[in-house]
Amino acid sequence: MAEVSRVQRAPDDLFLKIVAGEVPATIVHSDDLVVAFEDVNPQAPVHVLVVPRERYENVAELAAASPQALARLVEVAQRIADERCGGEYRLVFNTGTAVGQSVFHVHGHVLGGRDFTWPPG
Ligand code: IU
Repeated sequence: MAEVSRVQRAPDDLFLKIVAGEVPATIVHSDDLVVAFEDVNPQAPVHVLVVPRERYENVAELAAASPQALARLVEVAQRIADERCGGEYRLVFNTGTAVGQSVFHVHGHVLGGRDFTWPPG
């Protein structure tokens, strides 16, 4: 099924390959815990993904295993938003295919630079 083949599950973890530099991406931040890069299919003028270097499937797993990495991820998201869209942004963690998660290496979507609607679609 197309939906299943779209989903990136371990060991086919594309974001680990981006973190390792094996797959090209426009990296905007890199440190000992997280890496941030431009989303290839941006949904807003600002659309950056912030990912931990280690693979965890979702944000709850990351919080349980490495609260330091989650805190850093949020700090980096805020910094990117401060620099690019006046500190007003949406930080999204899709968790599960039903709500649109397609890559099972936790990533925060930093979205900004336009008006958003609520509730989300
Ligand atoms: P999602 O929350 O798992 O659906 O988000 C995955 C995001 O990863 C989505 O916005 C894609 O555009 C993005 N992405 C990417 O930036 N580079 C890639 O090679 C792939 C997906 I595959």
